[in-house]
Amino acid sequence: MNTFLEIHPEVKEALEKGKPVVALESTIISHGMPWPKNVETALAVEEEVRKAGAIPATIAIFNGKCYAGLSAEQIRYFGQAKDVWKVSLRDMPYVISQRLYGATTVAATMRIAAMAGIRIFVTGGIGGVHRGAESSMDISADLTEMGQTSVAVVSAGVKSILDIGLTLEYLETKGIPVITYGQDAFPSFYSRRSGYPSPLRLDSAEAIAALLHAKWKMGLEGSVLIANPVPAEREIISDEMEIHIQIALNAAREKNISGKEVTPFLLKYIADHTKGESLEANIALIRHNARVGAEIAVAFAAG
Ligand code: PSU
Ligand code: MN
Repeated sequence: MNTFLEIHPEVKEALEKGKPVVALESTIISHGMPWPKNVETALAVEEEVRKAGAIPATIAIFNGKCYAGLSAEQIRYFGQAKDVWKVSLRDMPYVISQRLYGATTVAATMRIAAMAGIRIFVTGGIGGVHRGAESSMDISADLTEMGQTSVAVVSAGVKSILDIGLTLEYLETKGIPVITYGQDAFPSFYSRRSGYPSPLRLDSAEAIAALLHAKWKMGLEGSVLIANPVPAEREIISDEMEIHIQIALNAAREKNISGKEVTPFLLKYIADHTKGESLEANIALIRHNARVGAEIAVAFAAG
């Protein structure tokens, strides 16, 4: 394992001492946000984790090796380099054996976090069941990975570029508890609501940590999705987003975008066409997720 995995010394020490550690993904840096906001946000997110008392471990593949914990220089590299792969689970052996550079999706980040021994992972939004999946079969490997790997994922819910109802059904099929933090409605990334109720609700980091301990101590392997609603002052109402999403989906269809390009295409299209507002919401929600995720990691490490 060690030939494929490099754990940052600070992360390693924290893990050995049982201190709280939070994993962070890198696809959002290389493929989810424009430079230089991507680098500023990645560094700010690490700072949020530290302020809440945990050690951040941003995860990526660097010259064919999985890194759990990046230096600021490495984060800057991923924010600007043009030849960075978007690496989901199926791409890992190729990118590693070819000694390439990869920004990891939720699925790949979770797997590397698990290899390193990190149990709590913070992201913006997870991949899911796409609209029209009945015929395209486009279901993110994030969901199958969540079904088998025991790393909790904190996100702002599921972005409505996806079919949120089908995504919730798929999470249920895979036995993945879905908990919304502090409210009954399941959030949809930019919006605090999605039109779907949350399957479960918990109101404190301690209660979420207790659920994680109960699940994993019973041998119930797999993830838990913790949906943390975007802060109210940064929310974009879903009707407004829906218009942009419809236009983005039409553009993807016209350009015959398929496979792993679908999600980055939709994310970029929507970001470009909503300009500042959606980017600011994105930054606010991921920082908020980092704070809540670190609080959960602190409670989890305590007991
Ligand atoms: N959804 C978002 N923001 C993101 C992603 C999804 O709202 O940045 C990224 C994550 O890295 C996620 C990946 O793991 O896209 C899912 O890609 P796919 O649908 O190709 O599995
Ligand atoms: Mn897909």
